[in-house]
Amino acid sequence: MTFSEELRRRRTAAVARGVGSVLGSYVDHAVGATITDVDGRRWLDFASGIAVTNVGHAAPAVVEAVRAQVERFTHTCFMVAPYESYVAVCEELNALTPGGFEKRSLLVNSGAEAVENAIKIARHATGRPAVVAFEHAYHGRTNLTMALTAKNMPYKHRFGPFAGEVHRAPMSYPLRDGGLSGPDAAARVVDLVEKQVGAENVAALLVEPIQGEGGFVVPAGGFLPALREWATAAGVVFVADEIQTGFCRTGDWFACAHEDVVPDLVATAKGIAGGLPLAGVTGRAELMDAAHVGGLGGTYGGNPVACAAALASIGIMRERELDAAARRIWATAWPRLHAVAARDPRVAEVRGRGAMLAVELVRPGTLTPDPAGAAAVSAACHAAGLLTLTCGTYGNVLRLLPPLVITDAELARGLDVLDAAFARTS
Ligand code: PLZ
Repeated sequence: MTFSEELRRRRTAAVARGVGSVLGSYVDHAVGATITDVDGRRWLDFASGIAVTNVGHAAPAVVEAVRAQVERFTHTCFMVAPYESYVAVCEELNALTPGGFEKRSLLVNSGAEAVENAIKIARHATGRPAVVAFEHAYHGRTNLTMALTAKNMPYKHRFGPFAGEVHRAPMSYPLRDGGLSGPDAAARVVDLVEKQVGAENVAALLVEPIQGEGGFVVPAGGFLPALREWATAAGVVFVADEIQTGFCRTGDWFACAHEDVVPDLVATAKGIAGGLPLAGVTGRAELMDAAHVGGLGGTYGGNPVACAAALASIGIMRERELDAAARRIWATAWPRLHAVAARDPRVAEVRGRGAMLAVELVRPGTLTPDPAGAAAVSAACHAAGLLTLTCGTYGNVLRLLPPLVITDAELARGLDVLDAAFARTS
């Protein structure tokens, strides 16, 4: 029996069944873009721990910053005895997120917690109750963020009742909405909100600029700017969930920048700290400062080890220009994925930006989702040493999230494996 097989047995007896894993093997160590399991098998990592290790596994500067911080102190609680690195991460977030206005930030532990806090802040600042979220949205697994998340299985099923005052609006999804223009898709949202909710009741409009778990859905051009414009006019707080798209992933520091959309609040997590748990809410000072002293916080929010990792990760992104690296990954992968699409009738669309790329699979000649096809391609990749993920409301989207430090040779090898996996399963 391999060590991984033994661990699978121990896991079944010890770990709650509700937590799933993509890979059946257990990790021993990971460096750069490569994961090695306890039996010595290796995978090229096109998942990055779901868009987290943008700077690569065990980036030396992150390892060193974490080591040094652990030796100084690991926890005092910022609400009890504050420290510089928390302030420094907030300064970085205020400088890096879109918008030249005065900003403030808050640090928490997870993406879901960041979204929860963004909504708390928007409600407090506006005195309004309602939140508008989108079809295919994913925002987390806590009670409020389950309510904000669109998909029932596996995220919500039998986990309710859910938080109230969440209203679902149609997303711009060019492949599946008949190619509605961005402004027309936004008009559809505005009409629904004004008729069914009332703009004056809406605290926040919450949107992933490119949807993550929902299928790497890139809205039509003009959708986000039109919603931004409406939110401004209606006094609605525009909240961008940049948790999966942030920190150079899409070829810019934040995905909103592609259309020069400036959110009022931005939720960040994942890529911010190179694998340590950290998340943030950043935005207009007058909104962020609305809540009373003591109204925001948490025991571990902005933990000093996570903050040290974040400062090191941001330093790497800046020095190595990982936004440009993500655009280079796109330039290499895009024609390769289109070559697969030209050959394989299951491919309905290749989409994404930077190093956030996806292939949506359907039954040939239709728009009927083909989740079995996506699962088969992904499994073939795993068997050949490439770690890929699927996503999408229908589970029919293969997604690529390589570390942004991946080498040209590694990227080429991964794309070869992917190409062969499509060929083998068609
Ligand atoms: N918002 C846009 O992508 C996390 C979750 C995977 P947490 N996505 C991966 C799973 O099945 O749990 C995510 C996201 C967007 C919010 C979140 C939530 O971030 O750090 O997982 O809470």
